[in-house]
Amino acid sequence: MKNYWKLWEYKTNASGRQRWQCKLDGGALNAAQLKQFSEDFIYDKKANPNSADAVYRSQFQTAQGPETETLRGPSNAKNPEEALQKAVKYFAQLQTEGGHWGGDYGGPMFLLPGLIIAAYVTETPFPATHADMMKRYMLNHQNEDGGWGLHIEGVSTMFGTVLQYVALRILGMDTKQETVVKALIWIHERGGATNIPSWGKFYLSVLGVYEWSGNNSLFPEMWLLPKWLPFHPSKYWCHSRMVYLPMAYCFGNKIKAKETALTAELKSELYKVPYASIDWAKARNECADTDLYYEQSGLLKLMNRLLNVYEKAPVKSLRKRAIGFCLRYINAEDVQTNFINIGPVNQVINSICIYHAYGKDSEQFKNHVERWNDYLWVAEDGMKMQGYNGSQFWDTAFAVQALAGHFDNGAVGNLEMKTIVDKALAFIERSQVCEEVHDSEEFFRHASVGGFPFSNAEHGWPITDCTAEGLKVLLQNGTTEPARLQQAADLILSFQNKDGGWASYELTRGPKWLELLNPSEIFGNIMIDHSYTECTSACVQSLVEFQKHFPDYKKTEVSEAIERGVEFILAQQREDGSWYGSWAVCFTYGTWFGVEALSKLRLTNYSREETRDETELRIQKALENATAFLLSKQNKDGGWGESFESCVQKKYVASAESQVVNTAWAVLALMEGNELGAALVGENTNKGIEKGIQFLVSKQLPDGDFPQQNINGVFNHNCMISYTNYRNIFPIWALNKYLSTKTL
Ligand code: LAN
Repeated sequence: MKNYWKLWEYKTNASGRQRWQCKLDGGALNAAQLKQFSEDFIYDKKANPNSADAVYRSQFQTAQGPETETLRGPSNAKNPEEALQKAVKYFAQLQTEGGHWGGDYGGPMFLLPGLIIAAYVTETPFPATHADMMKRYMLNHQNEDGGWGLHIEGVSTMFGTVLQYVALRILGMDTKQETVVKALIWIHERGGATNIPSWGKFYLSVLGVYEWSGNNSLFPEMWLLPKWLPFHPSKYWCHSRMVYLPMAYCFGNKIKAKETALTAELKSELYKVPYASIDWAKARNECADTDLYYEQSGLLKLMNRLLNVYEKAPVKSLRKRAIGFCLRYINAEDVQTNFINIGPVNQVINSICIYHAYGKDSEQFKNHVERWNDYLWVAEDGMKMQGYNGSQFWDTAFAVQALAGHFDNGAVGNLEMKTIVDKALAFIERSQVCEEVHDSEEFFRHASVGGFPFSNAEHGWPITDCTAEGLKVLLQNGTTEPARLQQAADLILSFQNKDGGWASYELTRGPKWLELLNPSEIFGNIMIDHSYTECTSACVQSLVEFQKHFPDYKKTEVSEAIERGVEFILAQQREDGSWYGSWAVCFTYGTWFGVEALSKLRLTNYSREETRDETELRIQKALENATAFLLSKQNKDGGWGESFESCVQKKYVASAESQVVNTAWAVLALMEGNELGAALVGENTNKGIEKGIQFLVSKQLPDGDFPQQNINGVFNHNCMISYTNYRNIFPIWALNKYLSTKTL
């Protein structure tokens, strides 16, 4: 642990709110100390761009004093039993008082610059210590070619590079510094900043260094269209809906920062030709090859052309009404989420809108600024902006399942294992949404009561699979009031799509062809909420479990929901026996979910008598194929390893080295598949499992931790996101399951 890490203090509370406070704010260090403070966060990304959350973890490990040394133990575990003991003891130390596990949820590189731009536009600078750590983070993640990627492992893109460049300039770096020079060369060699994708054009416009006429229309009037139209924005995936909403407000008001010396300089630095001579109409559709993931469709181009014509003389009264609606909607989202907002992108853009509408001294704006901190995280690579206000609930729900059963009576430090699990369960219970949000109907919200969020209750947007994981955990532990479990089950039922699957936050509301209107260039599948294997699997598993506890509750409805869900999962399986994972890397994750749902199914619950045999056979076959797929991808060292390119390219791409997390998912899936029936318990499967477990044991560090390897999470196929606790949770889960099946 470096000395100055201690200046950052992780703060949390019972609701799981997380913030980092610098003990220095208000105090002072001399110049030499300040330099050291900053240098203690120099991080070499060459070996691995994924930091290991060492700052957070060091606070928890030291908090336990001398105890820690004995827990760490001097050497590696000799067998799976020992490995599991060590792994659990290590991980249990990282739990917060409130019962959740905190962890670094960084990864995307476009979030922090967005916040820095918003702080500049709203004239709300960060304290010097924050600014210094943010700068450090961006410098740490610069690629060797001078650019930055869409995420920490990605190759350089125009989006990443221009945004970090601008953010570093805002934070005070000048154009003579080597880093800045290299970045600017990168940008100029690829045609200059007009080639930035549309979201980048938006941020630059708000900053006042790119013309609003260089954007395709963000058409606020779309909110006034009749609601029954298939392309009414209420039918978009909630994340797109909530991002394009404040974007439309900014566009309608042509918001931009005050002109300053810096913005004038940026205008002359970022482009290859003088600013005044840029062809803005042409620039609207320019996008660097490095960035292009989803090309504009013919339909989108046509729509843009029409809307850009309208934009020459928008109807004033309509525009006013549309902007008014956007603002009311933003206010409602602020109240519904306690100003956290659904995600990091709309939080920041809403801040700009609220500043524009109500001013810097307004309560609303201050509330927004307060929440900026909830998205920031300090690790050994500096201060980053996270993809959410944390993954508290999600990690904790998985952690409880990983720890299940095996450890009821063990002790960790001064705590009994039972106390640790009980604290986690209490956090999970506290996270359930108990009230509907205000104005839910006017602002297109699905019901919330009974649901569970990804981060915490204050955030409050329920998610299908988070609700399912919450329900599973509370059912297994058996102390929650039945009414609350039934509410969760009801909500899950209400989330099921016509195709039998479950999407992420809501029902699929629009037709598939709406994806043709995806204007982002950098993300896939953002327009509507699609049914996903993982979400469907979690929901099916939870309903199966629910039905065991409440066999008579909405019996037919629950059975049919399970049945349709299973059909959806079967239909998603690929020829080679795998499932694509949409929310983590990648086929090992998807396949684990596919297999879990199919094998959790107790056939007595499932399927009408007359089709039971046939369905049973199909499930059996699907599990066999999945097993064969997984075994075919096992590496010589016993592990599995996938690169994030699997998600991007939608085909299995192996990583250079086996990964503990992929290995744990694969082993879990193999064990799960094995449980179903003798037909599957082949020699090879058992050997595969043994070797996978040995791999996990061999990779464990002496203190019980596992190495932080590649990035694990993903969204919209193309952007990766870190789940730091996965390196502990999933090996624990796999070892635990392995040992408990062995002792049966
Ligand atoms: C998340 C995080 C959680 C994740 C799971 C619950 C793991 C998943 O099973 C369902 C999808 C969900 C809820 C999910 C969706 C996309 C999110 C919200 C994120 C990956 C966190 C950040 C990301 C969000 C879209 C980032 C902002 C970018 C935009 C394109 C708006």
